[in-house]
Amino acid sequence: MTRSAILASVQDQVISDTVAALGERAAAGQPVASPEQHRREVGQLLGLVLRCVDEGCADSIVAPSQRLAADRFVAGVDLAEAQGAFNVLGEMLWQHTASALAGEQQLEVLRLVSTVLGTGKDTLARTYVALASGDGSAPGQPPRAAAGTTGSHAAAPVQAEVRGHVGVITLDDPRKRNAIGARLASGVIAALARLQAQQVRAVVLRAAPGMSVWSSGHDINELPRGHRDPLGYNDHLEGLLRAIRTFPAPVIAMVHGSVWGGALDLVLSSDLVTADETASFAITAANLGLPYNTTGLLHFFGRLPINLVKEMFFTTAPLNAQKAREWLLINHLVDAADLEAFTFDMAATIATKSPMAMAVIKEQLRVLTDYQPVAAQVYERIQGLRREAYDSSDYLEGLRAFAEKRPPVFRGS
Ligand code: KGA
Repeated sequence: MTRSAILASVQDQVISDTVAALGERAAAGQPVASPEQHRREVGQLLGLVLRCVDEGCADSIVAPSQRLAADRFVAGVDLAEAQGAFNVLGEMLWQHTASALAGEQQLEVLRLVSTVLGTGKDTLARTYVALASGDGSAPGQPPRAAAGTTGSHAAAPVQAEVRGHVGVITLDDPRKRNAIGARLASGVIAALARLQAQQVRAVVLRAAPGMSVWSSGHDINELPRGHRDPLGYNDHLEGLLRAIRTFPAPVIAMVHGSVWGGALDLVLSSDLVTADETASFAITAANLGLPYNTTGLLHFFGRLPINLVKEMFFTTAPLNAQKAREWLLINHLVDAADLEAFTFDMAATIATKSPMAMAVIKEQLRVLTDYQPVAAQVYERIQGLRREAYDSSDYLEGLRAFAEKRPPVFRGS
């Protein structure tokens, strides 16, 4: 069977499961459309994906995604919600087709489906940004509407502004300690797209002034409750990390306060890190029973010696600022009073250098450090091991313990 015939053969099941999963999100309190609306939209979206897979490229999804984004934007739908169906559809397609596909074919289909859905999501984000840019804000001024939102929902968790040639993205959701949920992640991605359009030459990524937590990591309430990869390709945190890593100018993470879990991946995915003595860094996947993904492990492995990566993952203990400097996890440790001036001076210096050279050097380094050939069989084995962990009762216990504000009791099964 051809790859598109295999995808078409599971069409009905994929649509039903995607609609059901979107319904579950409604139960979890996220705003959604009616099931009939979802069924219609998911059907159309899947039709587009099948067409793109048939054609072997993602072009056919671009124009419909632009129209979809324009409709949703005008209707006041949040970008994260508009992108939700793309994420869930990708996971369902994968779940239903993985066993029907052989090794190489499996990788090829995964790559194509991810590219098509990723292009659709990027198009949505770009269209939202373009529409939001028409809000009358002067270039260089903070946008009136929140980056990545329409302004019709609760206070924006992300702000963006331009100072000279330097973009500033501020994570500003103190209530959840800047937990990285879909809304915050899309806000940063939209802000990056906007700053790129304004041709900034460096970006400073920071938490709102006064926060003692830089970010508490992945929004634990938005992690899947078992039987789905918690950090799959389409996860919003993963999309955010890719947006930072492929942004064509240096991104400096300016850290005041504590950094947890996936937020440390975000810091490591930034190009440079400045911090003050309040900074600390912990990777707490093992507190949640969460099997961290291979791409993420490579991000750590690319920055720290393997024994230090292991110490951080195995103990989950926060690394204080001094130790983080000794381990070269941060570029510069400065007094809290000087952190902003120091970081913005550095960004301003970077902004005087050739943006073209900078973009190409950053991209070369990304490609070289990301390059890690793994045989299909080895990759599938790793995925199988991870699946055992996220299908286990320990993972559910980790999530439950967080919700109940108690230490987890792990049984190893
Ligand atoms: N996701 C969702 N909600 C979170 C959150 C998170 N990561 N971190 C904090 N919150 C919520 C918390 O439930 C509480 O909600 C509110 O933010 C304030 O937190 O008010 P509510 O409804 O009860 P809290 O704990 O009262 O604030 P604090 O005393 O100032 O403590 C802050 C920290 C950050 C130390 C504490 O909240 C904490 O330990 N959070 C979890 C940190 C963590 O382990 N993150 C890792 C997430 O996993 C992750 O990123 C991955 C993918 N990973 O590790 O593999």
